[in-house]
Amino acid sequence: MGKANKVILFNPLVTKYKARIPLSILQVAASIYGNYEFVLVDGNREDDPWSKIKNYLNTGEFHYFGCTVMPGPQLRQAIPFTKRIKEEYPDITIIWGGYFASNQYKVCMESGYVDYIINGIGDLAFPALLDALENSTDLFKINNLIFRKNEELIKTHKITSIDMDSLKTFPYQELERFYPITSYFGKTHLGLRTTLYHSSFGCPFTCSFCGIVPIFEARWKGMSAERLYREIKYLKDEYGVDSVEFCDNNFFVSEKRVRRFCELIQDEHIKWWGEARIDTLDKFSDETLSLMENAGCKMIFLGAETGNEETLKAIDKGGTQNASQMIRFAARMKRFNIIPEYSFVLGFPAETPQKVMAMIDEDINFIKQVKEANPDTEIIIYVYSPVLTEGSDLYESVKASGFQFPEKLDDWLDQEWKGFDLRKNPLTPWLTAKMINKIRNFEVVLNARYPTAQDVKLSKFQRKTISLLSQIRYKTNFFNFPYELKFLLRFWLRYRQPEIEGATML
Ligand code: B12
Ligand code: SF4
Repeated sequence: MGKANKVILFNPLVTKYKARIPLSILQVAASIYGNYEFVLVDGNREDDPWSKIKNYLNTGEFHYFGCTVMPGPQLRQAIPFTKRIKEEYPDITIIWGGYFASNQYKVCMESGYVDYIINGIGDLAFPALLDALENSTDLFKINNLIFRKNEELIKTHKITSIDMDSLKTFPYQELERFYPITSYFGKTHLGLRTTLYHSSFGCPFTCSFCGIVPIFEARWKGMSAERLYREIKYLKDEYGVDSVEFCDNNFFVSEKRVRRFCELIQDEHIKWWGEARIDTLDKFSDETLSLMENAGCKMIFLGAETGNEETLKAIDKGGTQNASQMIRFAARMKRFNIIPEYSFVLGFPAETPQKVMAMIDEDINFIKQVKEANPDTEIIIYVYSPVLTEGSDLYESVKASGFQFPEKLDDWLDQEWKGFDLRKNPLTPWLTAKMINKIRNFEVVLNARYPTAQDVKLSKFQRKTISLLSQIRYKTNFFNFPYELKFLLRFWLRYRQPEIEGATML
């Protein structure tokens, strides 16, 4: 090659705990594999990723810095590193991709230190952008690109689905050049070597609180069951992977694909987890659910959101999801030895503070009914953090409340915005401290009463003791000041919350 056109692909730090395989930069790397030389830098794996990046840049061989950015912790390296590159190495072209970059593109582009954004799917756009920049050809023809032309912000046509079977397989051997690949396959409640895998893009629904809707606009497309099976089999044969977390937004959209995948994988003794909708899965036949059980499906993450029918409508949950179905489905899952993991979003806006509080109380009672129907149901509680889908009713009420996203990219680093993306500290004007405390305290009592099955390090004794200690509080709805439980959860159980750490890894 000879030219100084190598690419740095950077995955900023997300979590200090077990690092997941950096799928986003690996898939982007696959798209240029063989055409451009690249290095991978994983912020989760480096004590000092800035020095690593700087050393690469100092060689003079690199011309492109590609960075994946999801909201939340990744910003804490993505923003300052990118800024420094722009200041110290102004000739380097900076390209951001990922959910934050796509959803908050204006603030990113206005920062002055991001040159290009890949808007959504990057598999075709990224190589096309590099080719265009190398050959000085037209950028307007490239789909899924955001750039500046004479101070004007240009957003090109966006494709919202792609034939995943046509994509190159991941260059795992390239990742191995930088980090031992098996170190990404951690121990979880699913197995000893669990990996993440992403087998489809998008989702056919348009829930107005969901960050993937503006990007995929209700499209969903998955790789074929046959290709998916081959990919997982490869990971098993090559690296001894025994379990998989399918991190697709909605793995179970097609019953046909799920059935075929189950038939293919069932003799491989792989345990797996994925994300679904309750109404979609409730339509699956008993035969499919038992096929899933036999094929190693252990747990399914399901967006329950709320038991309040009015709110389900207001958030455009769509489909046929309703409160009684959620309870019935939790009970139905008992027959299949698959744990339903219900995720709730509390603290949606309402006309008056009394109504907001009443909705929170209603949801707390609803969660208790779900637990009664199937005590094994795992409960995840988020506090509503707006993702603005223009045109939705929710968008209008959020705007009317006075809520505003940061106006400058740097502001996302402020302490107050830190908890926002973790959906722990939403900064939404309609939620009072009393309401947030109620949600948090209920969560503490609930976690104590029913410790998560995902925390494999908890002993039976620990689970039983904390559950007994919280029994009266749980039964009598007395959630105030649960200091004794907080203390034990934190220092004795060293409890982990899947919603903060993001997934099921230890
Ligand atoms: C895996 C994952 C994680 C991992 C970390 C991943 C990592 N990078 O190390 C973990 C589990 C730690 C995690 C954490 C969080 N996550 Co997360 N995560 C995901 C998940 C499930 C998959 C991402 C992925 O790997 N996809 C596969 C790759 C191939 O797809 P991709 O990232 O979209 O990449 C393509 C394009 O976007 C583009 N692209 C992406 N990056 C780049 C970079 C360049 C240079 C280019 C050119 C192109 C490009 O090209 C790629 C190929 O087409 C997504 C949902 C999803 N299904 O995508 C949520 C998601 C991104 N996470 C989300 C959030 C909010 C979080 C959290 C911040 C909060 C939370 N409560 O979950 C936490 C942080 C917690 C903490 N304490 O750190 C949201 C973002 C929503 C939004 N508003 O934008 C998502 C969309 C989930 C959701 N539906 O709400 N997450
Ligand atoms: S069903 Fe789930 S992934 Fe799909 S739009 Fe709604 S919240 Fe997002």
